Amino acid sequence: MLNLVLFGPPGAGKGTQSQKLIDKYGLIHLSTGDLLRGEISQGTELGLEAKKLMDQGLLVPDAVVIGMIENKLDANKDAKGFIFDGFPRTVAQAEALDNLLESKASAISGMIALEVDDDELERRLLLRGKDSGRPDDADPAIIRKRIKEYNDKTTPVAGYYKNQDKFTSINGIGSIDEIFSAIVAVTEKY
Ligand code: B4P
Repeated sequence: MLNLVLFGPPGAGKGTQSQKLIDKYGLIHLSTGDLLRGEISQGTELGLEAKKLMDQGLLVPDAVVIGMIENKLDANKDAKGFIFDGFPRTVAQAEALDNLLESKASAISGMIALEVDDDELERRLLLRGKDSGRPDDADPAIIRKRIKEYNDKTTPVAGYYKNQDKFTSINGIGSIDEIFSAIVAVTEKY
């Protein structure tokens, strides 16, 4: 089974590259951001609680996203593998993911991290915010808050996978196809 974690700060290109990986390898896409936005658009209680945090650029509690991922893994028992996009975002989420996969006799194959500087992240997210309708992409102060959350809570997740020898970093600046080629070169090793 091929299980990839696509890692990087908000706006690094995780969602964009996930879509291309799904097309090439036939994997199931698990984006916690998309799952949360789905809950919001359905107006569920979980979605309403998540929206308050997401609109401020804050992370949603670990238990909420871990529960969503567990449900999706259970619903896709015959999958060839998964792309985890925007998850895990904390070390507690990474540990929970290892436990969930172990209980299914599987494991993470590797993490691929997209490196992009803060100015470029802000530029990309503001550009997307012009027509995405995402409140968290519209305001530079919220974008900076998301980047701070990433630096404070999410960067330690890279160390978690480095300790397992499963970490590779890639330059996330360049054309979408150039970056995809670099990701494929790493993925082929798994
Ligand atoms: P996400 O939906 O994961 O949002 P994101 O980090 O902005 O990444 P996304 O995948 O959407 O953007 P991409 O980089 O592809 O999370 C949103 C919120 O949900 C979080 O802030 C948090 O509140 C909550 N959340 C989600 N998961 C959570 C978890 N596990 N735990 C707790 N809370 C969680 O692309 C950005 C833009 O760049 C696009 O417009 C794209 O077209 C453009 N782009 C991509 N590649 C490019 C390139 N090479 N050159 C130029 N532009 C490029």
